[in-house]
Amino acid sequence: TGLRILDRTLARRVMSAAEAAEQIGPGETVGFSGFTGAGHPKAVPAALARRMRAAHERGEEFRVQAWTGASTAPDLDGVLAEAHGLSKRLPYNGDPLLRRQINSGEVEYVDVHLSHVAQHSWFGFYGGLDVAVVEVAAVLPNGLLVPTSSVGNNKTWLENADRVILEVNSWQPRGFEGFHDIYYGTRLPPQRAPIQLTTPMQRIGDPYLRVDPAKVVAVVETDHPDRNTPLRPVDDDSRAMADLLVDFLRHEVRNDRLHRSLLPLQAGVGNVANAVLAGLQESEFEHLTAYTETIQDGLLDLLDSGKLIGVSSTSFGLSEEGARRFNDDIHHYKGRILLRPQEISNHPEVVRRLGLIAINGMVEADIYGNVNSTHVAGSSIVNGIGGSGDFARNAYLNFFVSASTAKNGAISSIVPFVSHVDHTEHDVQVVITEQGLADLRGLSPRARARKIIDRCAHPDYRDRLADYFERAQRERPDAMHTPHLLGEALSWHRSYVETGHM
Ligand code: 0RQ
Repeated sequence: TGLRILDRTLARRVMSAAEAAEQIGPGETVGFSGFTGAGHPKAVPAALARRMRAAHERGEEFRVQAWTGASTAPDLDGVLAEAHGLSKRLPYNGDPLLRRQINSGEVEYVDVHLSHVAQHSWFGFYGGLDVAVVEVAAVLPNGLLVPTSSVGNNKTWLENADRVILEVNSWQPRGFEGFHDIYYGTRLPPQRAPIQLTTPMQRIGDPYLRVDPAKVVAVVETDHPDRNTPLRPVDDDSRAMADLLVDFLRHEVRNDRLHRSLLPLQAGVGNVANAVLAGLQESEFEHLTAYTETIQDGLLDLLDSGKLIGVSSTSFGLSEEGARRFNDDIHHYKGRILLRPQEISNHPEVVRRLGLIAINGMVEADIYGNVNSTHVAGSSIVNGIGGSGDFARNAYLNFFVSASTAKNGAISSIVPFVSHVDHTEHDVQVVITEQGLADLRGLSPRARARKIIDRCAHPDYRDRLADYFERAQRERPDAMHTPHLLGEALSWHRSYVETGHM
């Protein structure tokens, strides 16, 4: 307590996780910290799950609505799902058990653009927030809070919740102080003013989170690591897509549409994004910046090599090795990493002004360039839209990347018509598979179709796509803008559901 909880009032509220969990009741709405497995509370959710199971054994209902920053970890979403303790969840989930409960209809899921969550909470669109459970690295003598490895929606949860539970995690480096930029200038319309952020590493806020001490009902001490997901080694497909993307950036520099230091990069999570970052490591580009929502190992590598001069984000998403590298040498990164609330890291106004290069994964794209990032065969959710919509629509340049097939070739990632739309044909600029790259900028729908089929489709599916496109053009000569065979457009997905193969 001495080292991390320096405020006398809050030090008196220290209690066990079990006692703190007594402060959360059935049917309540809880705003948890946490984004991509970083900075989530580590102890209170498990204690809450035990309370829920005990209630269920007595035959009583005990479920809560859970709001977060983005995905969390087994010790938050995992334990609450195991206890059948969630009635509703927003805005992004990566937990496998919770995903099954969402897809089986047990849990309601609201999949929202990550930049929208804080303002929607302020607008009152989701109803009230009963409790905030937020991880911090320290409580300063004046009650200010040092955030940890993610900021997410913490500012908003601390402001809007009736009661607050703090977890002070001594696994998180005390040296996190000074890594955060918490913007307190947001207002509700019509009082809104421009966000005066014009370069990625600019500070526009405070290093600390604020909380009204009168609302803090519990402070819990923990010493527990973040999720720290292992990284998969870069596979051949990912390397091929990364090479295509880096080559394309070169092409843009040659054509004077980009400078040699490019523009601020945003890379989604996963294998391909990491391969792209590795590809940039070997490239001639330098003095790079990133304005993104998650800091993966690849971005640390770029910082270490000096290719990247700074990263603005809202969270980390590191492997265990990456977390050790960062934690052991945290002072080395000070001033070169800034963590912001997700409403600022993903803010459309800022993304548009800075002119980002946005690189995100997808489930499938159709021949006209609509992209599905979230659903398998139209109905089962994978994770959620995350920040991909915030970034892609407002970026200077956006890329959507995926292998051309999934499930060992049983599925084509290029289809006649996407089974769910997250990014419309109006938003999508460049589609990349291991087969090739389709630059869709300025093309009409039919020109896009020719290019996507030709460049991106897997050879096993290319002829069938071309055949669909040809027949669609013959079918209705008066409907040639975006030709479709309406009875057949989703037949590939129907075939996958019925036979296991497209
Ligand atoms: O499932 O593991 O069960 O085999 O989808 O696919 O190929 O491992 O690719 O990890 O990059 O994820 C779109 C889901 C891609 C991700 C998505 C199956 C495939 C596998 C994962 P299995 P891969 P990735 C910033 C940006 C939305 C959020 C976002 C995502 C699983 O990128 O969640 O962009 N994006 N955020 O087998 C059926 C297809 C499929 C398919 C792949 N066509 N049909 N299944 N799969 N293609 C980050 C944040 O916002 C936090």
